[in-house]
Amino acid sequence: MKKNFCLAISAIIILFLFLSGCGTYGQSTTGGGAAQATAPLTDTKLVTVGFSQVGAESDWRNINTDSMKESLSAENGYDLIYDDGQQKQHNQITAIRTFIQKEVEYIVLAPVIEDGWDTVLTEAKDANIPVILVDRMVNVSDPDLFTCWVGSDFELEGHKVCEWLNEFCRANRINGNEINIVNIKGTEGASAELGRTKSLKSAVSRYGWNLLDERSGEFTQAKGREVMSQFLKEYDNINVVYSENDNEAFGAIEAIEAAGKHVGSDIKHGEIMVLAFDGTSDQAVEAVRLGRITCIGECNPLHGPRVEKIIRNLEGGITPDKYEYVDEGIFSADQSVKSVTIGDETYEVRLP
Ligand code: GYE
Repeated sequence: MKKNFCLAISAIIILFLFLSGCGTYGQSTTGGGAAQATAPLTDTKLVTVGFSQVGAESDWRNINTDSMKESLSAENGYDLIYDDGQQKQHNQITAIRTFIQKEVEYIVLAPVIEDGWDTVLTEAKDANIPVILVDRMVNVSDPDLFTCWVGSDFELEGHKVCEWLNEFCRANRINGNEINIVNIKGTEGASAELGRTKSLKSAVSRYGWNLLDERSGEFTQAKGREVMSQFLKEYDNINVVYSENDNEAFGAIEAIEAAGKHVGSDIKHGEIMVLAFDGTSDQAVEAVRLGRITCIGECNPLHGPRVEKIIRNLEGGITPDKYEYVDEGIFSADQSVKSVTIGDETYEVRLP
């Protein structure tokens, strides 16, 4: 009895000492989302990760940020330093330099554009900090400047949407040369913009569509609206809008309706068809279901668990794949195209 009592007292003392010793590990230096108090009892130490995010330009981005913060939480064993780059590369470069100074164990970078990363990634490499890229890619001279990348095949997304439009034209007896399309591009030089634009360009020459104009909407709703209202002033024959994300599409729809026109797939009778990418937010799901956006190339933002797994593997000495592409589909409520085939792969067109 006396022995059990002594054991219990010792256990309480050990537990107390352990908790007070671990307390410092949980103190995050920035607002990384969830409060990071005491390290879980099973962990000796949280893994410090600096995450440089592009910004908060779109619904996709906000869902992506939440996913990252949820996965790299204190409960999961991480001390996350989150930095919002506000769509500016120089902010992201500053954030990476701060992470290096803080001696984080991992840097996660969602790069706003592809070019211009060699110098700062060399600094991270010299500091022996692995860099995990998420979402967009970097264009660097030495692939060893980053450990691995996880994200989407943006060119494939573009091919799916363009192929869908081509099949739609066939099914509805519309000639390629009757398609008068404008492209509201994403942030110029971003992988998502480069890939989706490249696919459109090749489809335009393959199918004989008229690409009337293209301008960047910077992946935002406000800019999408501005660009579209300008296009409507300059061209009176637009019947298809290729919008490189959902938010630009929402802005384009506002501009189309403000100009007294209608969105929809009946382009033979004057409707303007809106095509987009992402399909993640409730608003986008509803827009597809109502036919206000006719077709969306899916882009998956839930990279948090993928990045967390990569870090866990690296911690365990397992080398991740250099490139990890996520699976994505295509959404439409229109019944005329059932599936699209790109190379050997067939994608069923479905509701989001
Ligand atoms: O499509 C867009 C966001 O890089 C995949 O960036 C991402 C894109 C996404 O702003 O909505």
